[in-house]
Amino acid sequence: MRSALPLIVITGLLLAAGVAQAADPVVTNVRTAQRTDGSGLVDILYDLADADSPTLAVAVQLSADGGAHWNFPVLHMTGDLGSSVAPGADRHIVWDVDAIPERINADQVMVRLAASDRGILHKPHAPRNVAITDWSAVNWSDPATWERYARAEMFLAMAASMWNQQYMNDPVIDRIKAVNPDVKVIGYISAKTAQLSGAPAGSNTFWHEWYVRTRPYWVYTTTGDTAQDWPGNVILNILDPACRTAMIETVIDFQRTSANHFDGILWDYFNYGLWVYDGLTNVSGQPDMDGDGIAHLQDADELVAYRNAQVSLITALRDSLGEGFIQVFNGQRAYSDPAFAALADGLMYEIFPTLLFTQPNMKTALDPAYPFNMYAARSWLRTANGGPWIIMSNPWRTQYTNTSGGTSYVLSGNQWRAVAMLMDGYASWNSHDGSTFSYTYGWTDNDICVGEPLGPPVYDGNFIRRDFQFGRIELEWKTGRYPDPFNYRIWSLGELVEELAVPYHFP
Ligand SMILES: [Ca+2]
Ligand SMILES: [Ca+2]
Repeated sequence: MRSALPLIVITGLLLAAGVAQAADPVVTNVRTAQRTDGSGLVDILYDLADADSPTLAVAVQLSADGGAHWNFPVLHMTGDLGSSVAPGADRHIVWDVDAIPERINADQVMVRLAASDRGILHKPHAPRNVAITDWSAVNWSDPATWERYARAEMFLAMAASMWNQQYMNDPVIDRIKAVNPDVKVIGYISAKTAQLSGAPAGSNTFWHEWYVRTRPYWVYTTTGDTAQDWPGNVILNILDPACRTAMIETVIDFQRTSANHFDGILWDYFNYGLWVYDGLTNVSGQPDMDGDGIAHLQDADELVAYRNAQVSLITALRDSLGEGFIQVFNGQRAYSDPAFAALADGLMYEIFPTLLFTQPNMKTALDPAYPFNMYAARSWLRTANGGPWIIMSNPWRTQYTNTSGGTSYVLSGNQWRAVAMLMDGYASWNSHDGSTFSYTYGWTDNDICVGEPLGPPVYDGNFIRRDFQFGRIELEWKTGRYPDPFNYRIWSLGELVEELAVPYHFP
């Protein structure tokens, strides 16, 4: 067994940005040897130093291809790894290779260690199918936050959060990318509304500027009221080219003048027509974008103009910020309109899989015979910027009575990861804090490595199976409906590493 150069989480680059000085963790002298006493145990020894941190979070990463990919499963390791390892010489991890069902040639495996003094475990995951959706007001001054958000492949952030005055000169995205240069950071932008909360001077810098610049283009209702689609969100008249210009120019100005340069934006959202929340109580009448007295959803030419305006918005942004600027779409139009989806680098499926897909919704989403299934949708998208990205997210909370009689919560991200493993999408976890539309950071309780897929999924009656370099997934349809559509099992090197069969789950 060879020892690769140890990986040390990059904190030095963060210091250059003016953060208070602190000592970085340092891993040195990594040694590995398989015992010759017949036990097959592999000893991994290393020295761990950090002048100002009493404990460190240490994760092991393995490579079976000479260091090209660090995606080999980490199973049956004990000792000095995990969230609380004290610095010192000769830290010791024991790898019980013979406990793994599949035979492993430990001589072919390289090891490296990731140490964090901010409590973040940089465990590997493969395939690379992890996203973060967080539209809350995150504290971007906390270095632990940078490391935490850097673990994903794609991060859907609230643009207004990083484009607020507080972070205008603070390169938060660069700090995240200092930990993981490959993460794509995408900013949330409204495709059709302004927030009333942005009206006062001194409110969020981006939302205030957006409010001021789009104020001439408010939509009114058939009864002359201010049109809103959500409490506090005024609908903007994107049929007016000047409105679209105001929106695009605001994005461009912040992208260029702020220290935070996004890889792209998430348009929230594009439907065939305006959707208005039916819980709105303080707005009378129906939106009327063209002001002809006919309500939006009953006005055929207004609906056509609205759809054309969406395309104009997208192409104008691309003309300004270039082909390389990623555009991800939320909303049902792109889920079911291939020509429109072809304008997108990615799709975000919000409240997955409850929108668009007919019941049984989850089974429909993965049904190759359904014209708008997720494999098909993925094939419509642009690939020039490293995509396509299909992101599945859902903040709703699912609980059930488990086999012990207690209450368990389903980690929907773990469910969506099972889907992502089949159709090469991206699963997004959520904190599931219980608030209905709160898109907040969540993470898996079980990092999984099975490597890259070896072929397409295989459908066999009630089962779908897909094989990977180091494992497989097996999905078995149950109701086919969210929130309990299927059972699944994930195997890594012949070992069952995750199973959900409500009311049973493992681990
Ligand atoms: Ca430290
Ligand atoms: Ca009208």
